[in-house]
Amino acid sequence: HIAPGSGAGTPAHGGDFDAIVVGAGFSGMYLLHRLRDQLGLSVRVLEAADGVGGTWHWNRYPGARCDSESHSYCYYFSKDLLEEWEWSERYPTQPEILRYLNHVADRFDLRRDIALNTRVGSARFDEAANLWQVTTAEGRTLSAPFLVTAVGCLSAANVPKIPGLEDFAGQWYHTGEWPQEGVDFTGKRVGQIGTGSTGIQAVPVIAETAGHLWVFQRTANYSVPAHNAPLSPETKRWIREHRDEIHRVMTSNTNGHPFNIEDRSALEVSEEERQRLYEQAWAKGGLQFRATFRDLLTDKTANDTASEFLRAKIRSIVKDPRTATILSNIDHPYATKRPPIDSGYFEAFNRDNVTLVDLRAAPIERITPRGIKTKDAEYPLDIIVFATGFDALTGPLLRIDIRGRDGRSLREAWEAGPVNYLGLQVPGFPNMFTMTGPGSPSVLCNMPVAIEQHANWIADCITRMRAKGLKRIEARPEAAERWVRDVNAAAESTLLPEAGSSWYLGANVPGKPRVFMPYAGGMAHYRAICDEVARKDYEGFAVS
Ligand code: FAD
Ligand code: N01
Repeated sequence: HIAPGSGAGTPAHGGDFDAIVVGAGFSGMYLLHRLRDQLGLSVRVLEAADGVGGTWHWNRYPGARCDSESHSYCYYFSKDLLEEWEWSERYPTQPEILRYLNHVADRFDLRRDIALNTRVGSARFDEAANLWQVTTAEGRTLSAPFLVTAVGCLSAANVPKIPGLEDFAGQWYHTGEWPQEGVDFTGKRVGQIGTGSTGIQAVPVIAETAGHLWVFQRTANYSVPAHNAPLSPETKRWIREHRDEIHRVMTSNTNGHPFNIEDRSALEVSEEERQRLYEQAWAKGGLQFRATFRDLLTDKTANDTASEFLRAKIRSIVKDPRTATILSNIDHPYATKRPPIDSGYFEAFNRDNVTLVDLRAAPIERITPRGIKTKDAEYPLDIIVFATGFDALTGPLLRIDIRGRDGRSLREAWEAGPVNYLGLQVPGFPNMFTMTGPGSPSVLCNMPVAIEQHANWIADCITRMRAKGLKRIEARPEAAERWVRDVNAAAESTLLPEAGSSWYLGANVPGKPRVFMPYAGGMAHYRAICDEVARKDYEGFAVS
């Protein structure tokens, strides 16, 4: 299925396709539709998994669902698609999102150009031929003038190298590579490492059937209740009737969510009013809590008010005072790590079959054949769940051996951290576009919004190049240097770099350069910059 496109013949440039796209999640599927159905290009999408859906194919762990509200976590490029798909809950589950993405694949007849079970191992730019030579793990090579990586920000699972794992006699799983047949926890002794968004979703669900669940916490985390519920007929109607307005809000604000950040400071209202507004936001639930005041991510004193409100909530929910202290002893300002939302996370610690293990007090020393051994004790386990996150943003790209002009590798170019222009192109790697990678708003945004913007920008760029007979586009080094400075400056104008253990900084992967990777200047601002660059004939790029 990875042979050249049927009936297309060999394109004039001598490559097998006009474009090769790596990854068939939200990004790769929409890009395929844009490039093939709207521009008429021959495109092949190469996907490692045995199905489409990306994140939602891989992350089948108990409790997996989305934190973006369903009516915003979907494509907006097709009115018909919006009309015909109805979400059932405020926050859709992983199976529902996967059904949606499979529906999209069928609806737009995408599958015939997606090669599944096809992992890309390397990609090399052949300068003389102006072609990317893309080689699969099985050793087949395909070529095209354009290469687009749609490999995801959170698709490279991070299993920490804890000594002894290979000798563990039970089963272990990473949440991002969850077995399709599921895992039966009934009556089992389960150890879960990790209390990020994933771990916080998994705990209450695993606890329902496990014999006993030990939660190994290194960094305590805030969480706001999701208050998930089925969407009522009235809400569904309201969403249908307000689609254009919802889309306008999502595409004109900082985070791409269907709500705006309130234009008031946490410090300009009285203590009483502040508490009332936080209580109201808590009762509403979800990521919108972060939007209660405009300065929660820019002013530490303002942030302290939210952080303290949330710590007090933890202490009020969790009955055992020691457990409550360990859970609320949070070392970073609220929302400087990706803020989780939950369905009964803190409440789960009131169950008799759930125990919190404080790794700050007694770190994990090793995994033994029987279980996990910390400095203080050995915990006998049948199953270990690694909710330990991802080698985010750069990981999926650097796991491919990508070589640009003169054989220079991306690993070498990014040794000290990612360098690129607009998060879209790396100097020395002509005609290669990276979707939602480092240097773009990506993970700081409701991602379908970021994905549609990137796919549209790339497709427009290719269209304009073809119309003018241009063959090559490459980011200029000085433009990339400037952009890296802008990315750093945007992060430094917020509190985001204050979370020392954040994956935004690469801190969760030992040895990874500590650089704040996503662009924190806001989605709408970023969109305007990208549009302006295109309007100025791709200023900062060398086009020939
Ligand atoms: P992915 O969905 O990650 O797809 C990338 C694809 O590329 C994968 O299928 C992968 O197999 C493939 N691939 C990677 N490397 C190779 C290779 N070398 N060869 C071939 N194929 C390769 N975002 C939100 O905005 N809101 C949310 O609520 C939200 N919830 C999330 C929950 C979880 C559990 C996780 C992990 C992420 C969540 N995200 C959320 C982020 C989510 O990743 C994006 O919203 C979105 O799904 C990304 O789509 P994508 O196509 O860019 O990448
Ligand atoms: O991963 P994480 P995640 N020993 O990196 C701990 C998206 N997402 O999968 O903080 C012990 O956030 C680590 O501890 P520490 C979302 O963007 C979205 O939860 O490094 N512990 C941390 O507690 C999210 O941010 C949704 O000290 C170790 C945890 O593992 C991103 O995906 C749902 C360890 C990892 O947390 C990643 O979330 C799920 C070790 N060696 C995910 N190594 C929704 O929107 C790591 N940890 C619903």
